[in-house]
Parts: sequence; structure tokens; C-alpha cells
Amino acid sequence: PAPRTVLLTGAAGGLGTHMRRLLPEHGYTLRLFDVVPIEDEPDAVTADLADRDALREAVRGVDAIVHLAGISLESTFEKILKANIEGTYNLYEAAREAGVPRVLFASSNHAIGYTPFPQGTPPLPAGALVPVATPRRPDTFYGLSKSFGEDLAQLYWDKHGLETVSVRIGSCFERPSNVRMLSIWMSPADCARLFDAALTAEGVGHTVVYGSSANTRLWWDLSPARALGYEPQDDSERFAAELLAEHGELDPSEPGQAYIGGGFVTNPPIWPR
Ligand code: NAI
Ligand code: 15L
Repeated sequence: PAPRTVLLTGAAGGLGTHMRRLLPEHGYTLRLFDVVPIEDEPDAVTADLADRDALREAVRGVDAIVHLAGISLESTFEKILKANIEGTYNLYEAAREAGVPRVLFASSNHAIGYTPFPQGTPPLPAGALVPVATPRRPDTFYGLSKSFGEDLAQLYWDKHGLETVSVRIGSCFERPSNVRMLSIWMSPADCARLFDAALTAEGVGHTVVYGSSANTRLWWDLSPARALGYEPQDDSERFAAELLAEHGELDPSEPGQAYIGGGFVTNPPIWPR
């Protein structure tokens, strides 16, 4: 049967807020989890991913988990270790113990951030697009934690039969805010479509997909996501003229503009210790 009750971690965040609104429209009942309290949601679990008892309680009886919680930008190694690496491990352990059959893991383009973006006039032919099987090249400790999460997901599938779809999300915001994002943008509505496909497709084992809209300037192969049943409806091209007039085309001779990870490669905003 299709999963209906879903634990949404990171529910207070930017993407979590979109998914709180959009996933119920796809028929899901959500249980919310975040270290930050959520206004007008008295039933939300307010707890840290470090709190294993709270996680055990939160996963009880759910059909699937959408795991968005964690640090979502570059930070110190110690903070990434705690929230993203240990936190994701704690979540998987709770899921395994409770027999939750499937997790959707919010991976990131920054797991392959040091991959040069493919050159050419858009739309690029299928053969020029970056495949899911490209070697991982994290651009930050943050990207490294997403690479770890993908490997953890593979281990829990191989060893415990716990399924995961790891979605290497591009940039999921209301609109793209720079030229790079024209290639990797995912509208929140397409994100909900992709998450729905990832939660309902049969026999996913551990599947890694890129997460974006059907952008004219796409850099990566969306066919693994489409194979899950994802049918993107949006294209960032409607924002292209305005963004290109303001910023110009990307200049691949600039290190901060040459890679899929964009500015994460050269200028990570390291938080103070
Ligand atoms: P966000 O930073 O707005 O939200 C993350 C949420 O996780 C926050 O509400 C925060 O309180 C919570 N959180 C952080 N540490 C926690 C902990 N130890 N215990 C419990 N909760 C904790 O980030 P956003 O943009 O909503 O991203 C959600 C997820 O998707 C993140 O895992 C991020 O890495 C991933 N992602 C997002 C992309 C995007 O374009 N928005 C792109 C690629 C990946
Ligand atoms: C991410 O992984 C971040 O969580 C998000 O805030 C954006 O920076 C996005 O990648 C991006 O690459 O634009």
C-alpha cells in the first residue's frame, strides 16, 4: 500500500515549510519534527536529531520518513558531524528498529559540487548531462555529509532492507536567484511531485536521483527521477532573461562559477566556532 503517514524532519525549515503545505495535497498525513518549534503546530515534535529517545518515539507507526533536518549550508566540521552525520545515523537506527520501510534522504548537489558543469548551448543533449553515477566530489564538509548520507542509505538497504531514495536536490526555492540556479532549480511544487514519486515507486532499494525541475538549462540527468514516476511541470527558463540581464552568463574561467556547486567551491560561509 502507498505510504500515507510520513515523518517530516526539518519541518520548520525552508523546504520543510513548503512540504508541510504541499505534501498533504498529495494525500499524506504528516508528523513534524524539528529542533525549532513550529508555530500553530502543537503536535510537532520539538527535538534534536541527537535525542535518540525522541527519534524512537517520532518514527513509531509511520510509513516513511522524509529526512530534511540538518545543517543546510557549510559549517564547521564539528557541527556537521553532530547534526548531519551522527544525526542521520540516529534517524536510520530509529527507523531500522521500528521497521520503517522507506526514507527519502535530502542529499544535495554539493555531494558532487566539484564536478565541472557541462558546457554547450542549452538544452544539452542527453549524452552531455551529468549522470547519477558520476564520482562524488563533495565541495564542502556539508557536501561530504550528504555523500556520507548516501552511503549510509546504501548500507541500510544492503544490510537491513531499509529502502531509501536519495534526492540530490539542486536549489529548491520559490524562484532561482542567480544564473547557476537556472540549471539546478526545483520549484517547490515539483519537489512535492518528486517526493511523492519517491515515496510511492515500488522496489527502489537505494536509488539516487537528481532533484530539479525540467529546466531548459539542465546540467544533469533527470531520467532516474522520471523512472520513479516523477513528471516535472516547471522550467526555470521564465526567469532566465531577467537573471542573465543582471548577472551575465557564467564564466567557467572563474573557479566559483565553473562547478556544479557554484560558490560553495571557493567561498564557503564558514560559521564561527
Ligand atoms: P533549512 O536550514 O531551512 O532547514 C533545515 C531544518 O533542519 C531547520 O528547520 C533546522 O532547525 C533543522 N535542524 C537542523 N539541525 C537539526 C538537528 N540537529 N535536529 C533537528 N532539526 C535540525 O534548510 P532547507 O533549505 O529547508 O533544506 C532542507 C534539507 O534539504 C537539508 O537537509 C538540506 O541540506 C537539503 N537541501 C536543500 C536544498 C534547497 O535548495 N533548499 C538543496 C539541497 C539540499
Ligand atoms: C544546498 O544544498 C543548500 O541547502 C541550499 O541552501 C542551496 O544553497 C543549494 O544547495 C544550492 O546549491 O543552491
